[in-house]
Amino acid sequence: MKSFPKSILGLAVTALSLHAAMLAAVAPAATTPSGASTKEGRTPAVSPSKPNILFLFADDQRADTIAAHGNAHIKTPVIDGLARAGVSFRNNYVFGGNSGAVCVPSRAMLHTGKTWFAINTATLAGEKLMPELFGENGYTTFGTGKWHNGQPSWLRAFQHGESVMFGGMANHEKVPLRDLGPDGKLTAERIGEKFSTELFADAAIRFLEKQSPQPEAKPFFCYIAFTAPHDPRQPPPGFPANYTSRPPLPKNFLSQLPFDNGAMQGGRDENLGAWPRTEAMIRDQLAEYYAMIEHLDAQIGRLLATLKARGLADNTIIVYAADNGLALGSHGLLGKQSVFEHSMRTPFIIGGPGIPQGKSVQAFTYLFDIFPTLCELTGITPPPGVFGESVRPLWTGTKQSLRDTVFLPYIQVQRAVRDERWKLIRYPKLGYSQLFDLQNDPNETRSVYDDPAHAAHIARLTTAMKTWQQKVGDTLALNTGSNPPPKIDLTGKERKTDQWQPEWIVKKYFDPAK
Ligand SMILES: [Ca+2]
Repeated sequence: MKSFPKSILGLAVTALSLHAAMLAAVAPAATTPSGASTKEGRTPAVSPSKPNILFLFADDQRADTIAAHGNAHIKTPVIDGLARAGVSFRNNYVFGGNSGAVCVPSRAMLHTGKTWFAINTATLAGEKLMPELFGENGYTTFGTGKWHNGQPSWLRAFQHGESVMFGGMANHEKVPLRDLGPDGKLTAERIGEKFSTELFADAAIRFLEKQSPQPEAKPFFCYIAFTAPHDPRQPPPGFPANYTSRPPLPKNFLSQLPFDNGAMQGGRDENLGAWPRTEAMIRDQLAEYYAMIEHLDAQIGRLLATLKARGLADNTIIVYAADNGLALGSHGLLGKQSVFEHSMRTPFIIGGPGIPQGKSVQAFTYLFDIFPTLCELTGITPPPGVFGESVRPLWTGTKQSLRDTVFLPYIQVQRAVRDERWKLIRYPKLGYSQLFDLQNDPNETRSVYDDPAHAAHIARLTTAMKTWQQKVGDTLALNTGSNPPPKIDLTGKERKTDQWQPEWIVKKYFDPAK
C-alpha cells in the first residue's frame, strides 16, 4: 500500500475560540484535584480516583450536524462547547454493518472493540463489554437509554440502570422502558411519560446526583444512549422556537439514486418519504431532524450542569459520539444503509483531564477505537482480541495516523475503502463500482471510475480492500467488474408506515395523495 505525505494524512490542529461557560463545565483541572478537607479536618492522601466517564451516545446523527464543526444551519451550543473543550475526530467512522439495522452491529462493535465479523452482534455472547470491564476495575457502572443487543448482555454490562429501552426504536413520546430493580432483575415494562431524550437525561442526572467528587469515592462509568435523532423525526412540540426555518438541501441531494444499491427496497428507512424525493419533503425532514438534535443538545446541557454542580466536572472524561450517520436526501436516500460518507461517518468528541482543548484530528478513526482509548486513559488493560486502537497517540503526537485507509463493509452488497483522497465503492452483486475523488468531490457526486487516468488508484484501493478483507475475515467475493447498473425508478412505489410513527407524521409523509 502506497503511503501518503504526512502533512495531508496527519494531525491538523485547529485552535478554536474558547467558550467560557462550557469550559467551566468540562475543562480539565489545572492541578490534580486534591486537598479537600474531611469532617475530621484531615487532608486525604493525594491519590485522586480514576477519572469518571460520561458517555453520550446519539442515534443516527450525521457527522455534519454540529455547528462548531461547520454547520451554520443548526444550533448546538452545548456540543460545540464539548468540541472547544476537547478533541474532535473529524474522520470517524462506523465499520459498516451486518444488518440494515446498523445500530445493532455499531453498538456491538463499540462495546467490544471488535469488528462485526468477529462477534455475535445480536447477543454479544462471550464478549467482555466495555462497561463490564470498567465495573470489574472498580467503577460504578450505570446505563440508560437504548440497548439493541439483548437483555443478557445489558445485565452483564451494567451494575445500575434506569429507563432502559431494549430494541431499536420507539415513538419518542411513548418509550417502553425497564429499570434495574434492587433484586438485580429488570422490572416490568412501563411507558415513559416524557420525550425520550428527557427521560434518559433525567435518569442519568439522578445517577450523577448520587456520585461524589471525593478522591476516595469510586469512579463511575455513566452510559447514556439517546434514541434521538433516530426517526420518528418528531421533535418535542414547540421545540425549537424557530422550527419553521428549513435547512438547505444537502449538496449531494438527488430525487432518486438511479440504481439499486442493494439496500433500497425491503427496508424501513427508505420508506419514510415518497419517491421522487422532493426539495420540500427533504427540507421538512431535515428541519425535524435538526430540531431533535437541538433538543438533545439542550438535554446534554442539563447533564453537564449536574456534573459541575456536583463538583465532578474536573475529573470526568466526556465522550460524545453517534452510532451511524444518515442520508436524509443525500444521493436520493433517507437511511443509513449505504457506505457513502454521510451514512458511515459519525461525530466523535472526547474531552476531560489530560486531554487537550479545541483540537481537531483528521486521522481515520472508528467507533471501536473508543473502548481501547478509554482503557488507556484509565490504566485498564483492554481484553484480548480488541481490534480497535487507542486514539490518544493522535493528540499526544506520538502517532500521525492509526491506519492508512478506512474499510466500510456493509452486509453482502457494498464494500468501500478510502484513503485521504480517493474512495472506491464496489457493489459485488451488480458488478458495479464507483471511484470518488474526495478532495475535489467530497460529496461523492461524480464517479470517475471509468476514467483510465485513475487506473492506478483503482488498483491500489482494490489491493487495500482485499488486505482489509483478509485481516477481518470478510470472505465476500468483490466482483471487480464495472458494468453500468440497471436503472431504477421507484416513483409511486407503495410505502407502508410502521407502528412507531406518530399520527401527524403518518398524515404528513405517508398520505398516498402526496
Ligand atoms: Ca442508529
